[in-house]
Parts: sequence; structure tokens; C-alpha cells
Amino acid sequence: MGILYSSCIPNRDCKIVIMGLEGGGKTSLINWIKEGKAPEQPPQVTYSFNYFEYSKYGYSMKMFDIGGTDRKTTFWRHFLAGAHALIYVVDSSDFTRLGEAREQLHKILGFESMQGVRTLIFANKIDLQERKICKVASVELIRKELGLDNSFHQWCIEPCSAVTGAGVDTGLKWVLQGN
Ligand SMILES: Nc1nc2c(ncn2[C@@H]2O[C@H](COP(=O)(O)OP(=O)(O)O)[C@@H](O)[C@H]2O)c(=O)[nH]1
Ligand SMILES: [Mg+2]
Repeated sequence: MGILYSSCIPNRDCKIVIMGLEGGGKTSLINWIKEGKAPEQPPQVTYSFNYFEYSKYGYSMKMFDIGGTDRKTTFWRHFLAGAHALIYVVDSSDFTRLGEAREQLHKILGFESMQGVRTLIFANKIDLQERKICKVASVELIRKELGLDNSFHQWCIEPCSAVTGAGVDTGLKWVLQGN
């Protein structure tokens, strides 16, 4: 975690933005949050954004799942305005794109409206290692590669899977309650 305090998001009505490179599993994770299960078919590519509202742990959340190609960065300012938290999704099985993820993440956190905004990193697809399909990056490696150590943001990395649901609730709880 970046800094040594934790606290609840003060607003019971909150805005949470979910971002990450294409294919990391944003839409699948949202499906898990909404339905408590993996999507039956692999989700369609998110070209612009998906929006949904969801209530849990006494919070009413407005969630934005933003399709992540660089062409769209001009729209980010609009989506990021007023966000209480960022969920940044990383494909932990794709070691080759961690540098690209770092660049994108720092670009997002560099927006003025994102100063101090709590940031959860979902290290997704851990089921692939559990099922011995491939190795996934450790939390330690992701921490190093994403370069968050000197960040002023309160951050946390949660390994998870949008296929099994592992870690999803724990991560969401941290976003809302800080523990
Ligand atoms: N094995 C595995 N595959 C996943 C997981 N999450 C997403 N996927 C797959 O990764 C691909 C991209 O997922 P998607 O949710 O569309 O990613 P997005 O582009 O970030 O919204 C799809 O084929 C998903 O089925 C996961 O936790 N484990
Ligand atoms: Mg998507």
C-alpha cells in the first residue's frame, strides 16, 4: 500500500473508474461483480465504455469500464472527473505488457482530478497459474514493474480472477472501505 492510512470512501454514492489495457479482463471482472459469475461467452471488445450502477457494502457505485486504447485518451479527462477510486486491471499472465501498463497507469494518475484517488490494481487471470496453463507475475513483480512505490496515491495490488471470482470481493472491499 502506498501510504500508511486507510479509510472508507466518504461518499456512499461513489464513482469508480475501471481501466487497463485491452484484453486485461475489465469487462469480465465487471460481469463477475454484477452477476457473481464469469460471462458465458468471452465479452465483446469495449469500444467506448460500459456504465453500470451497483450497490454493495452500503455503497451505491457508479462504475465506468473504459475501453483502453490510446486513441481515446482525449476522453479520459471526462471519465476521470469526480472519480473516488480507480480500479486498474492488469493481465498478470502477460509479462510482456507490464511496461505498457505502467505507462498507461501513470498517465491516468497524472490527471489533476486523480490526485490522491485510491487505486486498486487487480492482477487478473491468476486462474491460469492455478490451472497450470501458464505462470503469472507475482505481486512483487507487478509492484516493481508498475512503479508505484513513490506514488502519493493509496494503492493496493489484489491478485484475482474473473473466471473463478478469487480476490474480486476482497479488492472491491478495499476500494470502498480501505481494508
Ligand atoms: N483465464 C482467464 N481469462 C480471462 C480472465 N478475465 C478475462 N479473461 C479473458 O480475457 C479476454 C479479455 O477479457 P475482457 O473482459 O474482454 O477484457 P477487457 O478488454 O479488459 O474488457 C477474454 O477472452 C476473457 O474471457 C481471467 O480472470 N482468467
Ligand atoms: Mg472490455
